[in-house]
Amino acid sequence: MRISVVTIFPQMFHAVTDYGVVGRAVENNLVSIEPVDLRSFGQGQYKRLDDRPFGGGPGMVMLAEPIVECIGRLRQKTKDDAPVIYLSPQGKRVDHQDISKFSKMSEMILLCGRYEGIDQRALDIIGAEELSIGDYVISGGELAAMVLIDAVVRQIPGVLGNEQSSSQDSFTDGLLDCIHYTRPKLVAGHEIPAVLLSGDHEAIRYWRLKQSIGRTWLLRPDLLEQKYLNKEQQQALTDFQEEFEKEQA
Ligand code: 4FD
Repeated sequence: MRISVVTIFPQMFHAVTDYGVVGRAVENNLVSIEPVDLRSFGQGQYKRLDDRPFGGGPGMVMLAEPIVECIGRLRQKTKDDAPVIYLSPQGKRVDHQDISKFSKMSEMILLCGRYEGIDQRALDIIGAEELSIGDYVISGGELAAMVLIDAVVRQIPGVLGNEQSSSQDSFTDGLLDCIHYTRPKLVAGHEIPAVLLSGDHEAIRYWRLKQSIGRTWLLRPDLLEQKYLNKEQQQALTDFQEEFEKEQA
């Protein structure tokens, strides 16, 4: 997969290309991440990229023409028309399913806005898909783009080891992940659930399922409402709820 990123801060993307899971995927040529410096499409001696909003008001708006030109140039290089994704607080919120869809594409172009955003005509002309990583504002689209890149790349087959495949991640199954413990067995008087030391793999599997469903019920009931539970999952939820009621009493 090739991910092109249109940005005024190309150096920021070292944060994903040079570290961790995504860094290794880049090294292994499972993905290429190519920041494109929007500044080089800027206007005049000062390579200007923004101007005051028509109608007045605070802040600056990114010029349409440099962005249209830059995206046009990128699209010449790619045969299949890659989607242009514009990260903005006004976008549709991205979820696991969107990420899964993107991870199967051969190409995507991410567009990072700054200031108050981009002249709407640029977005219309290039046919940008406006997406959001969550209901809050950050100072530029770059960090949002990096969140998206990380989420997409870890879902590309071969990026994670077979052992810790992304198919085990939270949300893949529409549920939160189970809780985890490691050594030592005692931390400030807090023990670990006895079942994890039992060696009974079936009991451990069921306990994890129960935690996963139970914690989703407690913390994210909205996820459960959208989900069909099979017989075992239904039973695990009932078991969790019974134990929870007892603890509350
Ligand atoms: N929630 C997000 C994306 C970008 C951003 C920006 C218009 C502001 C939050 C376009 C206004 C981009 C998000 C930069 N903040 N800030 O995905």
